[in-house]
Amino acid sequence: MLKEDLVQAPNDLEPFWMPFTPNRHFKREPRLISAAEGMHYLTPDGRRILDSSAGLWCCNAGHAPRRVVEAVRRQIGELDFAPSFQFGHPRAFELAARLRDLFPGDLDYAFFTNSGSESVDTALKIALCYQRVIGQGSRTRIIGRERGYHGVGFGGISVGGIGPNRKWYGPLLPGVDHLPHTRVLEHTAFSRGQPAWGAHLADELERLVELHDPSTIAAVIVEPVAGSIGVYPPPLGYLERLREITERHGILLIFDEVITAFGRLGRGSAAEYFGVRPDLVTTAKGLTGGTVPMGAVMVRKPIYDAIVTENGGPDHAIELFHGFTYSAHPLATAAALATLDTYREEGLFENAAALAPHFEEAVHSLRDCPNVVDIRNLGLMGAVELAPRDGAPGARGYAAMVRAFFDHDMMIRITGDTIALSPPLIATRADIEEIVTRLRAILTGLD
Ligand code: PXG
Repeated sequence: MLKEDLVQAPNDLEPFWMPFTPNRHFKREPRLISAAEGMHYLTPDGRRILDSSAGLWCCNAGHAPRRVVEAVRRQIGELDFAPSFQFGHPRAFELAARLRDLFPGDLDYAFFTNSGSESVDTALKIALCYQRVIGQGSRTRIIGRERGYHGVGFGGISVGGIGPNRKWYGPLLPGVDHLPHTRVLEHTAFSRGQPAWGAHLADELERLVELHDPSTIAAVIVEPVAGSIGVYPPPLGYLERLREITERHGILLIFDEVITAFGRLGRGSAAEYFGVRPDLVTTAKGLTGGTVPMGAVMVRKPIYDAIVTENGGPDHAIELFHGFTYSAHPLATAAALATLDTYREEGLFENAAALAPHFEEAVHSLRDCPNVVDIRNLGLMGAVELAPRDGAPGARGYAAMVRAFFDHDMMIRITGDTIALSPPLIATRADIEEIVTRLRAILTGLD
């Protein structure tokens, strides 16, 4: 049962400066949400909204999963806050050990943050610190990728490749370069899963290595599946080639798995799914299923050993000058442990893996809808790209989102004119059918 005691709609929307939102239009025509359960949101006026996007790609266990709600309730009464600087609480260590077991290979150490953006900046700093402690201090350059999204910190927007996220904010981090993006629709449009074309785009890294010299490059950071920009699975062989080139040149490889970790591809991580082993993995979102803000950076043992074990100094010496007040916050650790229990006990990664072929069929069945120029998918990530309206890029996608919410009781995510789908991993085949049926109606009625 969804909650009856709905929060009343506020009558002054003005003071909240909303993130990544056209504030003026929203405040004229607000899309308010006041409760959630399972696959649905509830509006203050009692409409049930089907969630096709797991909130912002994060509610992988669905909304208000019972174990998580109970664990957080218990935790707040037991231990509200404990510092992680110089002290520690047991659940933080328990969670780190659980994550060590979930991530492949020797990604054995977890550094806790509060968001994906913080995870990204943390990973970049660990990469730079590592190169320096192993005597490679000239390696300060970081390579990202065009169209990549790595959050909104200065590190993240510097290595990120989305123009509007960067252009307002000055010179950003120095010493950053970018690989070319993998969006080449004439070769890849309507690919199912990983496109067969495009592995050679990873060879552009060799060009950057030649240009800058390997002795200046600390790390490469990519999303294994580009998410936020509109779901671009890596071309077959692309990630393997990035790994081979980085390894050969002593460059660390960072996978930004803020979206892909915790079941989105039917596995614990994209590293596991693709069988490619990065040196660092950034996570957030699905770690707590979006219930309490939390992120974690998973770090390979040799990196931890170099910085902590081998470079440690006397007993009172801090090894890494980095951390957040809320690193490993007790509420977040309780939420994460209960979320991981939920994934395991309800078999949600397995459900996502089993559902993925049906999801692929379902999203590709939209190919004949008006204005559709590409459809992409992997795991439970999908995108339906629409042609832009003449002279008004983004307007058609925005209209689709508004229409979905008001006329079809469905939440969809958009990026420009691309509709991104990432249903909670609790979805059934019937839920996927329903999402696609509604999307077809939305697209059919859209000018
Ligand atoms: N890296 C990746 C790969 C992300 O997708 C971040 C870092 C930053 O995470 P935080 O927690 O700081 O927001 C993200 C976040 C969307 C959308 O609709 C995507 C994100 C966030 C909000 C909306 O595409 N990705």
